[in-house]
This record gives sequence, structure tokens and C-alpha cells, in this order.
Amino acid sequence: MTTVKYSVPNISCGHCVHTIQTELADLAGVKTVKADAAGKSVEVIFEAPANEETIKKLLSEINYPVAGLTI
Ligand SMILES: [Cu+2]
Repeated sequence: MTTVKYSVPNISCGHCVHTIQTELADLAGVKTVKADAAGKSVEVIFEAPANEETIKKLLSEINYPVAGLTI
């Protein structure tokens, strides 16, 4: 199990949070998603077959591209 926390600048409100959490939760291997509008971040806990590439690809496809890892 791996945890990553991404900076996602396009998150602006609760709808964004809901969309991201719903879409990522449907990705095989994703266990937990915590999107945060105030912090503009998304924390994802996942295992195979999910990986950073599939997670970032999905976020880009729904118009929330990842800017990088948060500190
Ligand atoms: Cu929004």
C-alpha cells in the first residue's frame, strides 16, 4: 500500500472534492481518497493495479492535473 499527496491547483470547491473522490475511488486499486479544497491537495492510498501514472492520468482526464507532490 502506498500513500501519495499531490498538489492539484484546480480544486476550488466542494464539487471539485466530490468529483475527484468519486472518480478516483472507481479506479481499481485505489483504497482511500482525501481531496482538500482549502489545501488544494489530494491524498491517495493505493495498491496495484493502481499506480502514480494511472492516478495522474485520471486526474488530468477530469481536468484536475497534478502539479506535483506536496511537501
Ligand atoms: Cu469546484
